[in-house]
Amino acid sequence: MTSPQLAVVSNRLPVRLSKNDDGQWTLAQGAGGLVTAMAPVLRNRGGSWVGWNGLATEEDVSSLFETFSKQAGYELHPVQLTPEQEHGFYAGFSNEILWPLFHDLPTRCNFYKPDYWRHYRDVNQLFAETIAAKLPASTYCWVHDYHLMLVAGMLRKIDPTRRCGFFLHIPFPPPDNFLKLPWRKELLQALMEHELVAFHTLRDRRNFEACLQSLLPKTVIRGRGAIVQARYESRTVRIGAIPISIDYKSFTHTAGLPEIKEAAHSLADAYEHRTLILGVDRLDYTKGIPERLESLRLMLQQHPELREKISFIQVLVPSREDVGEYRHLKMEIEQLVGEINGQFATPGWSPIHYQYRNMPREELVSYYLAAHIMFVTPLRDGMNLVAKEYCACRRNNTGVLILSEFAGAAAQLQRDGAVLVNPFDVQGMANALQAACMMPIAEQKRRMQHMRETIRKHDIYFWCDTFLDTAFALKLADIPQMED
Ligand code: GDG
Repeated sequence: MTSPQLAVVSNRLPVRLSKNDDGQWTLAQGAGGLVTAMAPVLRNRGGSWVGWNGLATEEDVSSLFETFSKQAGYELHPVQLTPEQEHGFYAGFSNEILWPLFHDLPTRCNFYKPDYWRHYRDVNQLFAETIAAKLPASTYCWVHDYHLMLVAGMLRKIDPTRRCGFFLHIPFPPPDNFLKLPWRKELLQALMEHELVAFHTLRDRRNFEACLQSLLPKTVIRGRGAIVQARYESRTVRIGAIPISIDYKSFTHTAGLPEIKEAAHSLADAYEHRTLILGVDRLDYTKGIPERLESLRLMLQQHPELREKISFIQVLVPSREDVGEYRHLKMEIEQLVGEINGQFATPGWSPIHYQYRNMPREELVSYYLAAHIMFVTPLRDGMNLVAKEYCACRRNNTGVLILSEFAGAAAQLQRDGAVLVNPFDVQGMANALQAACMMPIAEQKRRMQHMRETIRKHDIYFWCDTFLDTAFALKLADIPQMED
């Protein structure tokens, strides 16, 4: 079957709008997991991207989007939100309810603002109307993530011939958590309006199936392997586990550039050739940063021989700073960093080097290259691209990845690769860290080679092709296998 035109539909467009010193609006490519994943795909095959412009303003900035579209090689279709919509839909329903619930943290959910659900519905409707007005009916809409779970159903109410697929970038919770959601049935029914619903892992897909069986018990699920088929009322929906990945070649290439290697050497010099342990995370309570710091403290207490031999660099990328909970988390992290440094510092050495900032991609790669150990310990994470990026950059196959068993990436990287840890087990993480510091080079190479091969084979293009092949294949048997 020939592929129709493709539209990516996501909460944010892959651009960041800001005002320069002269008060003029400027547009730049945005950061974050989804942009990292999708921008190269659309650039290569052409298409369009529908999303919020990131700005609650009435000002007309359409010419900037047109210019960007021409340069980017795909069309941008901005959706405009009012400040109330932005608050209720984005900060409210998406990030105070869906985000914690889907990350297995239901006690953090704010279910007490009825307006949130109304705004969530209104904004999803706005997206559906934008798609109906701007894109031809033959366009296949690839909807991304938890912000937009109602769009397909609303779009198909406007035009029942529309075809949509959905990918969830965060975990899908087990029934015990999902059933707490007051709007659980509407959301599940809306997801079944897609032709394909895909998750990062089999665990997420099985959670989804268990919720279907509990809330829509007439659903019949058939098939085996990564993709199965669910029959609900008159619809047949494919349900898949299709793990997202990175642009492996691009990261390996950047890591091989002389200026990046030089920057990595300078970092090693600056840290006096100690064993470098690296953490890179968006500021978020799901990333398990306080627990990680506590495990470092424990390791330094229990292994005094490692003091002055290691440096732990924690890069914290600013995120959702306007939310009180996130500001509080930042203070908690900074207090812990101060305490641990105060506890162990000696003249000329302190264990933690903390940086709160955005890093240009090249600089990030030089940190990946300099780090002997990558410490990735989210309490729950859809995938975690940082773990994969680190491996892609380790061209000489040295380095140890310590990875939370609750990151989606663990499903692919656990076999003879990453050192898996339970991020709630501070002692277990301290043990893993100490073992990683001592790991012989031969073992590092064996594990790293294995992980790099998995990521090389299953890169971002493989993910995209698998999703689209699954969306357009006539039979389940035509879908490529994901297992290595
Ligand atoms: C969501 C899910 C899922 C980070 N700091 C800087 C920077 N980054 C880039 C990394 C990486 C991306 O941002 C972060 O991706 P993650 O996967 O770690 O996490 P989320 O942003 O939470 O993404 C997640 C993902 O969607 C994709 O499906 O894996 O589970 O939560 O690419 O490199 N990039 C630059 N400077 C930084 O300071 N340039």
